Amino acid sequence: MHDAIPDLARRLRDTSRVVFFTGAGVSAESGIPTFRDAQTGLWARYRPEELASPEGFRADPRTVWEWYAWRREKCLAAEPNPAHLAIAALERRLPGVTLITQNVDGLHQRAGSPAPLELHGNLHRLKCFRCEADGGDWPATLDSLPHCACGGLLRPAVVWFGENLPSDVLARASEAGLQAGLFFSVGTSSLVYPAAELPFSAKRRGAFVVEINPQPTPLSRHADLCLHGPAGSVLPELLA
Ligand code: BJW
Ligand code: ZN
Repeated sequence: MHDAIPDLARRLRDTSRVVFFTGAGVSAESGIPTFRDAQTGLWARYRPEELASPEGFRADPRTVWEWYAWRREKCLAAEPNPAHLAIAALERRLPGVTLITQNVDGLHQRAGSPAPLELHGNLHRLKCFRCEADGGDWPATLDSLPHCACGGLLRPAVVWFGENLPSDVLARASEAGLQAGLFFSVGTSSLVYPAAELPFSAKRRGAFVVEINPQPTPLSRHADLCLHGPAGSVLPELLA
């Protein structure tokens, strides 16, 4: 066990507002690739501007759809790991926990987290590329790409580069961050804005900020405590 865990577990019990803020690293141990790992990350093999931008979708919607269909299959085949399960257990155990995620994979919900604030949307939902209306469920096949009643193409309901985050979700996440006495940043590279701003704002408002990540990030030197290790090993220690 990490030396700092007993103190942190005590702090967790004694703090009324706690935020868990997660990124792709929390799903890595479920076998879902992260974005920026130099070897296994999605962006090592694919170009973000072609697959995760409105310009990329406009230029080649079929390639974007097929990439998300492949990723969706990987998510459906994956299982929540001990990191997701530990967060869900802490949500049940403690009042005043808010879960904010950048992940689009739905694994927090499958682990039992009732209502994570999904800053970057959800891969399992669709919306209209033109009018943003809800697009219902995924089609059975991609033989022809699905359309909205308005005639626009449907797309996965995720947030691409250059797009605004859903304003209601971002507002609730920012508010939770500002109210937090204890803020955990778990498995995120802290590079993508405005999400990456949350732990910094929380810190400025006096939160105790804990980073859980095997690698250092731009947040590390601002955090009050860095637990270097995989989330699936570190987070369950908090339950003991
Ligand atoms: C483990 C582990 C284990 C491994 N346990 N840990 C300010 C400054 C500079 C740029 C900008 C800025 N403000 C806005 C921008 C532009 C841009 C941006 O931030 N760019 C930067 C990359 C430079 N932001 C945007 O465009 C955002 N929109 C916006 O700002 O709108 C306003 C606007 C409008 C018009 C014009 C301009 C601005 C939107 C960002 C949307 C991000 N979308 C994606 C794709 C989502 C859909 C999909 O999944 O396909 O979201 S990109 C990708 O990055 C995804 C993630 O949610 C996001 C964050 O990545 P994350 O989760 O941190 O993953 P990784 O891979 O980076 O890191 C994994 C970490 O886990 C690593 O640290 C590992 O060490 C660790 N790890 N194993 C614990 N077992
Ligand atoms: Zn539409």
